[in-house]
Amino acid sequence: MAVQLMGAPGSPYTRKMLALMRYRRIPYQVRWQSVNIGNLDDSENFPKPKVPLLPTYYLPDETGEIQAVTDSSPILRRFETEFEGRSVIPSDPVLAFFNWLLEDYGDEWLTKAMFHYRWHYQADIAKAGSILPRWSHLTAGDEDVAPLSKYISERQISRLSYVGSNEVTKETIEGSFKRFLKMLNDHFQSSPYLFGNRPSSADFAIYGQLTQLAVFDPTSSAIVTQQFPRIYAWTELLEDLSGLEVADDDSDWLDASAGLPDTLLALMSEMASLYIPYLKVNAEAVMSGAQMVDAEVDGRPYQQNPFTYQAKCLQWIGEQYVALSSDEKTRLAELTHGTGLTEALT
Ligand SMILES: N[C@@H](CCC(=O)N[C@@H](CS)C(=O)NCC(=O)O)C(=O)O
Repeated sequence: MAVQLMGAPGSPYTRKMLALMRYRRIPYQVRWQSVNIGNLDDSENFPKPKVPLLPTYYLPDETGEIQAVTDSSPILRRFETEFEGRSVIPSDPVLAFFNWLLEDYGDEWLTKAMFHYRWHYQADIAKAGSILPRWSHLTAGDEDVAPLSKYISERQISRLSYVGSNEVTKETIEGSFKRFLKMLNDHFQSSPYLFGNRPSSADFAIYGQLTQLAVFDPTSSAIVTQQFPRIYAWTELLEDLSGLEVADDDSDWLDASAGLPDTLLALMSEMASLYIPYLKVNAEAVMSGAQMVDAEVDGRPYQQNPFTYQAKCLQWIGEQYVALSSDEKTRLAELTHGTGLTEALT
């Protein structure tokens, strides 16, 4: 039976999962979200998730009863055990850890750039305001769409504070986005995916955000298209890798026995100097019950509302690291020597 889900073209996590399922050749049926104001899910026939997020999957629990579930990363890992072949988790546990980190970065940090560009700049607000409601109300007349555009734009702009886009953080978010594009662009000059000749879950996470940043939103898409056309091209290719043949053994994964490519090391430095420190200051604010994260990130002042979910992200990264054997931790430290990653993790 096909996997059932609900999503939207403008949702980076929906796009992440659709591309993942196409690559993995998992049959699916996606229902595009059709919203009533203030209610994410219009459907009477489907169970409701605890937290309404896109994509919402409808999957059987242990008793076989269909439950609405969200959160792409654990769902993607559930599919690893339920569907055979074409795994997106590198078989080398150390690479699998790097993959976890980069997937998390895509989902949790790159999405700040996505949300920021979309709801900060006039041209982007105008495009999103015009198209987003039409995705869920295709046949509605222009006069009916206008109040929806206003409602969606106002709601999303008011949420900028949750992702941490504001005048204080603008430089950090935009600067780190451009730096990341440069690093990814460098990497793709020697390898089509992050970890060799087959895509990993981190590729799909980053792809999901880039479906918006590189393709949909005009301000960020101009940056990508003009300065990093390779990344634009990559994004369109990732959408459908159903025809990519990968070896049954592990030979298409990057072989890290001779070390990591410099371009991957650069990405690990970025995790060590930007992403993990950000997760730490956020987690400290969550734990101390502070009203605001008010700290330094990437050498600049950083302020946002504390984000409980991302405190858990840090905890999960820590658990993944602790779960590595001591040999693997040693190998990780040797492979990433000079990037600051081990120091950031311990
Ligand atoms: N961690 C979740 C995040 C999903 C998420 O944040 N989805 C957004 C849209 S892309 C959403 O549904 N936001 C709620 C809303 O728009 O009301 C995942 O990986 O799936």
